[in-house]
Amino acid sequence: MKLGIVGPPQAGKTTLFTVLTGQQPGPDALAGRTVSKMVSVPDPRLERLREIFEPRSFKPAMFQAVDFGAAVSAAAREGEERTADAFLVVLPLYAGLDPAEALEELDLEWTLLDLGIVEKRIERLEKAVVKPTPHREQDEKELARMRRLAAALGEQRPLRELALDDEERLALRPYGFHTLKPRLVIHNVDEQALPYPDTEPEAVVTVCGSLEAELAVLPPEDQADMREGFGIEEPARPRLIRAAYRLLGLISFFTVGPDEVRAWTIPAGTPAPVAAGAIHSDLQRGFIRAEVTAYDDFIAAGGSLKAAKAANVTRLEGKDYIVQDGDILEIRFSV
Ligand SMILES: Nc1nc2c(ncn2[C@@H]2O[C@H](COP(=O)(O)OP(=O)(O)OP(=O)(O)O)[C@@H](O)[C@H]2O)c(=O)[nH]1
Ligand SMILES: [Mg+2]
Repeated sequence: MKLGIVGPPQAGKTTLFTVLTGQQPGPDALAGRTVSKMVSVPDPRLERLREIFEPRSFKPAMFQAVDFGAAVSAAAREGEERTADAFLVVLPLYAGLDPAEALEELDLEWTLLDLGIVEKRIERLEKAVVKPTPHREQDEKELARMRRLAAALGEQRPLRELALDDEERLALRPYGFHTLKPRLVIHNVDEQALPYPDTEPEAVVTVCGSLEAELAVLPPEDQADMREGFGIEEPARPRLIRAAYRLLGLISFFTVGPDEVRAWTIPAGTPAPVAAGAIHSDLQRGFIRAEVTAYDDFIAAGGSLKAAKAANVTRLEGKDYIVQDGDILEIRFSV
């Protein structure tokens, strides 16, 4: 998963990147170049499994955070932005910015960007469909779809508002349309705005960027003290990542053992064989059954797979089973 940090100039994007990575900006970031880093997904359940199994290898789920450089050309930046799975849109509320207005402006900019791509594609397809090529029928279908997108974008409607089926989404994926990407809005606020609100609108996370960045680079024990002083209950990173997972409809399952304890990220609604395929394609191809223990049941049974089996909380599930968040999986397969 690749999360791209976007927003107006001087919104606190690089500051948010520090919040996510826990590292001060390096020379590249300071020079306004694009920087990206793999960030682990904090999950207390996985930490507990690590304590229990004391594995040789421990692998939390990871995502890539990207801070697009201010000094990079607009075209290069847009190209890079297209490769993101979702955007974190940083809005500097501390600078008095109206979030609704800023989002509208961003949508306008992005609909124009996407429209440019769609129009170019339409031009090509219009030339292609008059020729008797073997892919003519397919081109005609795509042309109709692209015209539908152009109509929406021409009315300044972002593509995320269109009803698209899975097949269409898949076909549109390579274009990396800005207005089709899910976005999590970050309200970057001043210290005066603390404590954080108890409830937030859907897909909004409030963060005091400068303070959270200061906290994020401290050793964990100092972080806790300082957070308490400011009335910040939880670090911003897990809050942000949880919100991003929710926005993207992602869940985690675990594999455990003395060799490795590991978290895997999959879309909610994934059937067991496809989830097994995230581990290795052989496991999907040769999938027989999944041995499933829900994390909570595992802990309640005493924190061992043997105990979970004895307590009858380990289930044997077939290929139609939909993997749930927190499932501990062991895949039976044969290839
Ligand atoms: N008061 C206040 N200032 C902030 C906050 N977050 C960032 N800033 C300040 O805003 C300025 C810009 O922060 P950056 O994180 O570099 O912003 P940016 O969006 O990366 O800027 P560009 O990459 O140049 O577009 C810095 O001087 C930060 O100290 C905040 O939460 N509150
Ligand atoms: Mg920056």
